[in-house]
Amino acid sequence: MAEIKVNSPNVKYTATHIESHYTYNTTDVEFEDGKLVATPRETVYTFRTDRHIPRLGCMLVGWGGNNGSTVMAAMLANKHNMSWQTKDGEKTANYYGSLTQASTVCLGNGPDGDVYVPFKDLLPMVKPSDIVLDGWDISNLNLADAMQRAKVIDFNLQEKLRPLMEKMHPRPSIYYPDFIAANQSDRANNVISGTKAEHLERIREDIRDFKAREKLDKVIVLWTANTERFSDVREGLNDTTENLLKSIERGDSEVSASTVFAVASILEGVTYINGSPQNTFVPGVIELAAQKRVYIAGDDFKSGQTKIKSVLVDFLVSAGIKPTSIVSYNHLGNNDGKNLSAPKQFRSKEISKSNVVDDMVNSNHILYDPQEKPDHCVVIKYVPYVGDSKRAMDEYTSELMLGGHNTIIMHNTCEDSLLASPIILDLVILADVCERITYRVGDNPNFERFNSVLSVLSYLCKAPLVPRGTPVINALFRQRACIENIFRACIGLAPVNHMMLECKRE
Ligand code: NAI
Ligand code: DG6
Repeated sequence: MAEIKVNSPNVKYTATHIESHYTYNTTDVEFEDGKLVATPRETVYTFRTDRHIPRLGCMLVGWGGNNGSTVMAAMLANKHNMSWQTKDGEKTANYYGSLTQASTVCLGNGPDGDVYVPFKDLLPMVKPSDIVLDGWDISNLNLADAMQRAKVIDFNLQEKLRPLMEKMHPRPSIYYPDFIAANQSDRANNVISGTKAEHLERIREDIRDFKAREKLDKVIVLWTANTERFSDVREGLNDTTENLLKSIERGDSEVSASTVFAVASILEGVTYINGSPQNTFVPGVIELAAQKRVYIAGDDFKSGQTKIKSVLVDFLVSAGIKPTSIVSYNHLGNNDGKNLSAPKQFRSKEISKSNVVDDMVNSNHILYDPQEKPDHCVVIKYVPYVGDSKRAMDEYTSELMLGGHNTIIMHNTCEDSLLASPIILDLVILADVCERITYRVGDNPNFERFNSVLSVLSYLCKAPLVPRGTPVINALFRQRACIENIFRACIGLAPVNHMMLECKRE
C-alpha cells in the first residue's frame, strides 16, 4: 500500500513528528425555560504524534496460557511467513481478527469511489511481528509445550513452531492461591517465594532486566493470566496509593497478584493492561497511575459474545425496538473455563459480562423508564471435551409495536484464544500509539497526554475502565469510531460522518 500523506495547511510533517491543527466540534446542551438549548462549540486542538516507531517489548502475565502461547505462535507464524497443511488444504499465517492488522478505514473519495487503507497505515505503528515478547507464568512449561497443552494451533503448524518456541520459558510468577480457583494449584510449579514487598521488587527487576537485555525503547505489561476473584476495596487497604503501598509492605493478604503486577509496572513507568475481569485497578492503583503519568487500561478482553451483544443491542435500541431479555450461555473446556467453574471467579466474569448494554439502554428514554433495564442472565459452564472451542448461545427477546415480540437466537462456536490473541496485539500496538500522541488545547502552550486511564482502548474491553466522571461506552461502533476519528484527527482529517452529500446532489 502507498504511504498516506495529508495535503493540508493544517498538517505539518517534521522529521520527528506529525502535527495537526484540528477543530473539534461538539454540542453543549442546556435546559432553559422549559427548552433544551443546543449550542454548537468549536475547540481547536493541536495534535502531535511521535513518528519514531519504538523497539517495543511486551510482557504477558500468563504467557504459558492459551492466549499467551497462541499470541506467541501467531507472531512467529507471521514473522516467518509460515504455511501448513490442514484437512482443508494449505493455510498461511495472517492476523485475522486484529483491528489494526486486518481491518481497513475509508481515507476519502478517489476518482473511482471510496479509498480504503489498512487501519495500521493511519499513523506510524509497531508491526506485531516486531514486538519482543516475554512474560511470567506460574506454570513452568516451555512455550512449545504450553502451545501443545492449549490445543489451539493446528498440529502441522505446531510442528513448525516447536523449534522456535521450546527454548522460551516463562519467568516465575507470584501465586496467591486465594485469588484464583483451587483447581489451578496443580499448575503452580513456577512461583516466586518471599514477601509481597519482595514480589513487587522482583517483578520490577524482571521488567528492567527484559528492557535492558533486549535493548528495548519501551515495555508494556498485559495481564492474560487467570481471572481472579474481586478484591475488597476498603479504607486503609487500597483506597489510596499510600495505603496500597503500605498494604503491600506489610503483606496484606487482600492485595491480589494482578494488583502487585499493576503497581510494579506503574512504578517502572510501564503501561499496564488488564485483559481479565477482576478489579485489579483499585483506587490506589488508579491514583498511582495518575501520579506517575502512566497509562492503565482494561478490563477484560471483548472477544466474541460481548462484541456481538454490543452490536446487536445497539442495533435494536437504535432501531426503536426494545430488548427486554438477554440470556447468554457459554460452555468451554479450556483452563479458563476450569478456573471460571469456581463461584468467585465466575462472579468476576459475570459482573464484567453483565453491564455491557447499559449505555445503549440509557440512551433511549422512549423505550426505557429511568431505572428500567432488560433482564440479563449470564451462564458459563465448564465442559472439558470442547477444549478451547467455546460455544456461546444467546437469546434476545424484544418488544415490537402493539405488543409483538421478536426473539433472536444465536449459536457461535469458535476457538476462544484465536479471538483473544489479535485483541492482545491490538491493545499493545494501540497503547504504544497513544503513548506517542500529545495534544494542546487552544492557545495553551503545553502539550498534554491523555488521561492515565486510557479509555481510547474501550473497543477491545468488555468492561471499559474510564476516567472518573466520564461515560462508559460499550456500543462497539462508537468505540471503533472513537479510535479511528482520534487517529484521523492526528493527521488533520475530519471524522467520518457517512453523509456522502456529494453523492446526493442532482
Ligand atoms: P489460561 O488459563 O489458558 O491461561 C492463563 C495462564 O495464567 C495460565 O497458564 C496460568 O498458569 C497463568 N497464571 C495464573 N495465575 C498467574 C499469575 N499470578 N502469574 C502468572 N501467570 C499466572 O486462560 P486463557 O484462555 O489464556 O485466558 C486468560 C485470561 O483472559 C482469563 O482471565 C480469561 O478470562 C481472559 N479472557 C479470555 C478471553 C478469550 O477469548 N480467550 C476473552 C476475555 C478474557
Ligand atoms: C467464558 O465466557 C469464558 C470467558 O473467558 C470468555 O471466553 C471471554 O470472557 C470472552 O467473552 P466474550 O463475551 O467477549 O465472548
